[in-house]
Amino acid sequence: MKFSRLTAVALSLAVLADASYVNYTTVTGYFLQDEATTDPSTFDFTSTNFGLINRTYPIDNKKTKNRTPWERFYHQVVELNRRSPPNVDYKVLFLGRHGEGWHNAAEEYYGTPAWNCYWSLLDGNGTATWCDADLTDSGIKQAQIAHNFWQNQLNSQHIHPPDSYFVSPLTRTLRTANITFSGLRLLPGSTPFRPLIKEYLREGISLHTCDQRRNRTYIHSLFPTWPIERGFTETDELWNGVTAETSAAEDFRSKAALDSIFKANDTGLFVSVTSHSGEIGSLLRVLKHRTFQLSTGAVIPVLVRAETVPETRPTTKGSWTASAHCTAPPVTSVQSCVCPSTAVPVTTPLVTVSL
Ligand SMILES: *[C@@H]1O[C@H](CO)[C@@H](O)[C@H](O)[C@H]1NC(C)=O
Ligand SMILES: *[C@@H]1O[C@H](CO)[C@@H](O)[C@H](O)[C@H]1NC(C)=O
Ligand SMILES: *[C@@H]1O[C@H](CO)[C@@H](O)[C@H](O)[C@H]1NC(C)=O
Ligand SMILES: *[C@@H]1O[C@H](CO)[C@@H](O)[C@H](O)[C@H]1NC(C)=O
Ligand SMILES: *[C@@H]1O[C@H](CO)[C@@H](O)[C@H](O)[C@H]1NC(C)=O
Ligand SMILES: CC(=O)N[C@H]1CO[C@H](CO)[C@@H](O)[C@@H]1O
Repeated sequence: MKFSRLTAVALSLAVLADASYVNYTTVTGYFLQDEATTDPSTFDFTSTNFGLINRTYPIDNKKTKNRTPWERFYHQVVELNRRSPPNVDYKVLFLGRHGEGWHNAAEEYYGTPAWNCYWSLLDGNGTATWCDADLTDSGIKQAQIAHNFWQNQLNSQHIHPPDSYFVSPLTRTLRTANITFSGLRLLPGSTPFRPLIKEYLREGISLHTCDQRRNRTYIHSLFPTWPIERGFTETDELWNGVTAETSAAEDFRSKAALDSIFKANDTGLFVSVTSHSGEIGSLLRVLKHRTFQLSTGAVIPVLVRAETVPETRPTTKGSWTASAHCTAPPVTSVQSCVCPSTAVPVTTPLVTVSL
């Protein structure tokens, strides 16, 4: 059963790849985050209108002079689409990272080397649980800041609210999206917040238990009114606690996620995606955006040009790899991790958690 379904998926992917290929590029000149002079480590999206550059556009005229920068920018994106050939689409993606989760707190507490070589493979430490981590109190506050900021932009800048919403299936992103977008006061006619839960927007899959997702039944019970994409499996069939996705493998499925968003007819011009640090990094690579590391709870807008070209592209999915880990708490981890005995590649997960 399983084999034939997977074969069918592989075949349809191959057919799509033969027919067309979507080439994504980031259109620069609109957002501060695209400028080489903007330092991601100190950038604050809440004090800069999401980073929108307050500039003029060729289509500006006397009538639009008094409109806000976001109103004029929206008009510009409409114009870009109106003037582009049928195989070219422009959308603005708002890529939001979840607020701080318990796994983020634990990485800080243990230090990154020890976290990566041992603690991340456990489901928690008795006080904190980080397997499919939930938000910490500061993570909840960060999501509330994003909520208040969206409301403020809607009220004072008349920003066009998202026409569609997508979210990763991990608990921390589901909760972040809920806090950020529930209860926003939108103009009549705006798309109500009902995000589509998509497997391929999840975090890069490593051996860390925080990359494992819960079952579909649980996710549905948490947010019963939110749609879950077709084909979403009951249990997590990707995480195994032994092998990790390489960047190439992650970029492959990030592109598949973008392709499905761009190929759908009803996603609109402004698209909200709530995801993770590593996965947003991968989406930005596929979009040919410069590297831009987001802090927990941060949001980055990207003006994307998607050109569908009738070409065959290699469909190498990229490999997954195993790596060496301690099987007991490390002795030290100041510079790097030192295991109490020789580190060996993990061949079975250190803990088995039934999510
Ligand atoms: C994608 O588009 C960019 C910008 O138009 C172009 O420079 C690049 O060669 C294209 N890449 C592919 C693979 O088509
Ligand atoms: C944008 O620039 C215009 C023209 O310089 C100015 O009048 C307006 O106040 C600016 N808006 C914001 C939000 O900074
Ligand atoms: C578990 O980790 C948390 C950080 O997430 C830390 O605050 C707590 O003290 C740790 N508990 C133990 C028993 O080490
Ligand atoms: C999108 O709309 C076009 C034209 O109306 C239609 O041919 C196509 O099947 C639609 N695609 C999806 C994914 O709904
Ligand atoms: C789904 O997950 C929930 C909570 O994590 C668990 O209690 C339940 O047994 C799981 N159901 C199945 C069918 O595995
Ligand atoms: C569907 C759902 O559970 N929505 C919740 C999202 O968060 C708000 C508070 O911000 C709750 O009131 C909703 O019930």
